[in-house]
Amino acid sequence: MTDAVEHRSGFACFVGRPNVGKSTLMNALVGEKVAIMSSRPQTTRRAIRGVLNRDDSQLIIVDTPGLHRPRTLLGERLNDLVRETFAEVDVIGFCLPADEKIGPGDQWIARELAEARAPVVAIVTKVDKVSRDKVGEHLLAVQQLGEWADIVPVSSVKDIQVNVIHDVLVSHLPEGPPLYPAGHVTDEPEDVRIAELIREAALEGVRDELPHSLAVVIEEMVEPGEETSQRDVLEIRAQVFVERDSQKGIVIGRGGARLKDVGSTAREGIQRLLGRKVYLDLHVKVAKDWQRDPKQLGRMGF
Ligand SMILES: Nc1nc2c(ncn2[C@@H]2O[C@H](COP(=O)(O)OP(=O)(O)OP(=O)(O)O)[C@@H](O)[C@H]2O)c(=O)[nH]1
Ligand SMILES: [Mg+2]
Repeated sequence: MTDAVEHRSGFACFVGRPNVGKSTLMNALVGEKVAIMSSRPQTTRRAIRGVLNRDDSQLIIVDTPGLHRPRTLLGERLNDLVRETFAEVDVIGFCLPADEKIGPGDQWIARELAEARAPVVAIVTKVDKVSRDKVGEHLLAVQQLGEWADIVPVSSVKDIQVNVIHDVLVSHLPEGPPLYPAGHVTDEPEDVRIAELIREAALEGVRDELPHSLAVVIEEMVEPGEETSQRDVLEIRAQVFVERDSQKGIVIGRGGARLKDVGSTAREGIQRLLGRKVYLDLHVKVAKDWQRDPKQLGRMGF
């Protein structure tokens, strides 16, 4: 009896430069939005776990922040978090987008990964954005970049080969029983998921260094009761932090228009997550240079 494997379980993580589609792939695999996504780099700031349950396996995916040359203390801490994560997993998925040439950032990550204990699967993301020929060329270039256990092209948005990624990652897991109860999709706390949905809404449409300067902290969640006028509506108060006064104005917008849009987009996402009505109260505050300040970073959970 050679292939009588009953059940496999273990951890995979996705690494790659910022904005290559790691979180989108994780959400496509999990089938639920567990990580926020945006067209801005450095969207993910935490190691987020998504759990994929199947009869033959339980695959736990850890989505990590994009690896990049750090410019701030936050940047350094994010890179450390990624390295700690890839030292602990059973298999690593290295994401490289099909629509961008392999560059120094990818080569730097490939060198880091050469030291990893776990097998590395090279994942060519966003194949829907380029022609078949280009995908072929890119696969060859990726092959020459390092030693990979497998190379798999994928499109999370068009659902091309997402199930193949699932199979390939599972094939690298050790045999073992499930590690999380069935039905469990993430171990992110609810308030963190809510804060992330607000940050996701605030990220779209802002430019330059502002995406990096945004942070969201949930102050309070008040159940409907005597003191609230709204029935059955959960009231959520959150602070949106920026680093400078000038950024505050941008986030709020003319006459508060932008903040209002951010609030209604975030509210929709939160209502979908919680399955109930919420009232969202956002306050924009300045926390001077928080990305470089150890004390403030601690307060924001980094
Ligand atoms: N066309 C296309 N776009 C994609 C695909 N996957 C991701 N994207 C887009 O690429 C952008 C970045 O996606 P994310 O999943 O947030 O990227 P990330 O690697 O998690 O980024 P960081 O968390 O900042 O490191 C978003 O605008 C996505 O919609 C894909 O398969 N096809
Ligand atoms: Mg991400």
